[in-house]
Amino acid sequence: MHPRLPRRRFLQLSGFSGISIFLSGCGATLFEKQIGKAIQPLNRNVQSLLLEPQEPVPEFPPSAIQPEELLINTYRYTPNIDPEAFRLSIDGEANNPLSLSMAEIQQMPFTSMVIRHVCVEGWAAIVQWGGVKLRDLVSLVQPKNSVGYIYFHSADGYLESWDIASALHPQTLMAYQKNEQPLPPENGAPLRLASPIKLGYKQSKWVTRITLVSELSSPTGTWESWGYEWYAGL
Ligand SMILES: Nc1nc2c(c(=O)[nH]1)N[C@H]1C(S)=C(S)[C@@H](COP(=O)(O)O)O[C@H]1N2
Ligand SMILES: [Mo]
Repeated sequence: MHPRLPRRRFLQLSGFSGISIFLSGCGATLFEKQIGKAIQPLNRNVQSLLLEPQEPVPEFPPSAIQPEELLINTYRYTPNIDPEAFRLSIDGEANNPLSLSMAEIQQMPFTSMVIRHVCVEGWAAIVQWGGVKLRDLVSLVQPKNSVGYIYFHSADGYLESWDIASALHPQTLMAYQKNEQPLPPENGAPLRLASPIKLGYKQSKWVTRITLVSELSSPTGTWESWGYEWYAGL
């Protein structure tokens, strides 16, 4: 943002009109805080983010992995998903909505990363995650340039939504591997979000549906409905 742009103009440019309505009940302070954190990414549109990825955050060596520290944090139950029958749908504001099997997803380029998972409840763990970049999945469906947010629906009824810049970050993965092993059911198999740039509650397990939208609408997420912050950046 140019520092001398008047605030009203800035809000139009940044595409923040939707979120300003959404957050109006929370007061200006929270609004300013979220803008402060999100300003660079949210100024960029889908096409520009896809063409020019953001800088990756530093990773850890495999020797730093803490297999015992990753606690299971599940608000309801572990859904019973048959990986053979599983399909991931990607829909919403896209020219080519898709439904993909795990076999199809596993044919896409594989990325592995060793990052720190941070739960807002006061624990953290260094974990290896392997899977596909969310940005590759989003590219496949040909997103419209109006897309500003992504909703993640999970088989246990869990819901989360992300800003598009964080979703298209090169280390935001749909993971099917944890610590070099196939992802266990309790950790979100067959497919979960994993990312070094968001708190644990943004990292939905058992994701079955990804929906691209231009504006956020209520509810924005399971933890958000309990009063936790929406952006939840690390
Ligand atoms: N579908 C779903 N995803 C979820 C949760 C959940 O209850 N359901 N819990 C979240 C929270 S608070 C955290 S910290 C991480 C924990 O991941 P883990 O159980 O694999 O350690 O998953 C997140 N994703
Ligand atoms: Mo968490």
